[in-house]
Amino acid sequence: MATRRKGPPTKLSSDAKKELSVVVPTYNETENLRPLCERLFAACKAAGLTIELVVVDDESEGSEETEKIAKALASEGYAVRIHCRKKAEGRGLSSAVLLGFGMAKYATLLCMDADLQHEPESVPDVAKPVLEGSAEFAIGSRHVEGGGLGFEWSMLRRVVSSGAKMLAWFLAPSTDPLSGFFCVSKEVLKRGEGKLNPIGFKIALEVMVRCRCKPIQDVGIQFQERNAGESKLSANQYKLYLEQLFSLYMATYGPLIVLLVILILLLLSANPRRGGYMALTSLLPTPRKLTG
Ligand SMILES: Nc1nc2c(ncn2[C@@H]2O[C@H](COP(=O)(O)OP(=O)(O)OP(=O)(O)O)[C@@H](O)[C@H]2O)c(=O)[nH]1
Ligand SMILES: [Mg+2]
Repeated sequence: MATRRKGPPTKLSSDAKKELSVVVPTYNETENLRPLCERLFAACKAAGLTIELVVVDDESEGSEETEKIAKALASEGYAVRIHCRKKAEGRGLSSAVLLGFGMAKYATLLCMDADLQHEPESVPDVAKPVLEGSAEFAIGSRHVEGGGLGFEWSMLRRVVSSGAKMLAWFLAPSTDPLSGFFCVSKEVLKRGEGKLNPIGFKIALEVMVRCRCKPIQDVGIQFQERNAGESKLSANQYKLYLEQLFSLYMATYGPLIVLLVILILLLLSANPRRGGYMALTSLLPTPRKLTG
């Protein structure tokens, strides 16, 4: 069993906001919802936070059961709401998160996974910089002090994760920009209205870039093994990630990228002795010989 966050509850400064909407996307997470809710409310109570849990579930074989569990939790006194989205209304992790943000009643929003890979005990830590106003965006990171992996990840998964992280290098100043554990205020999120493109799994990166969040604060978290159920990460998610990266780079550096390409072409063509002219002309279509 993985180790949990240790230490005393997070202390918030007296002028920090103390209310938080926690949004959790779910897809077949029946076994995880109850433990997530119980641990989340206990941890936030210990930190003096008033929270609500907003679950956005996409239609799956587990949806009926998930709804029953959420309603049972609400009847036990937990501030839990669930929106069960039908396939026709749309689907996907990122759009579910944005839908949940839209349903939230408090001014500060936090997003986390349902599978307990993100420890509910770390929620007050991740929310703290935004609640206290010292950052516009806070993100759970495995790569800063206090952060790490609570289990053995396969070499392939480590390599893919590092590669994916490096590709986002020039977009956001975070050590773990693909993390799904983050906090932002409604006010900052509003800057992205009409611009956020909810494709794929990487909604934190999308928000950081399109809402021009500054400063961004990394908060050490232990990333744990999935508690129960199965991962929904598929090869298609990597393809969507590349599409998302392209769009974000164009939005951030668009004119600069075009200028750079023109500059390189000009440099190549201006220096024919080094083969630049040849290189340039070889890119052009060969003229066809006229016959007849
Ligand atoms: N609403 C909704 N939630 C989703 C969808 N896909 C995944 N999720 C949820 O998003 C969270 C993260 O999904 P995971 O499958 O754990 O993906 P991951 O954590 O990036 O990958 P692993 O490390 O392999 O677990 C979980 O709470 C899922 O239930 C979806 O299409 N719709
Ligand atoms: Mg997961």
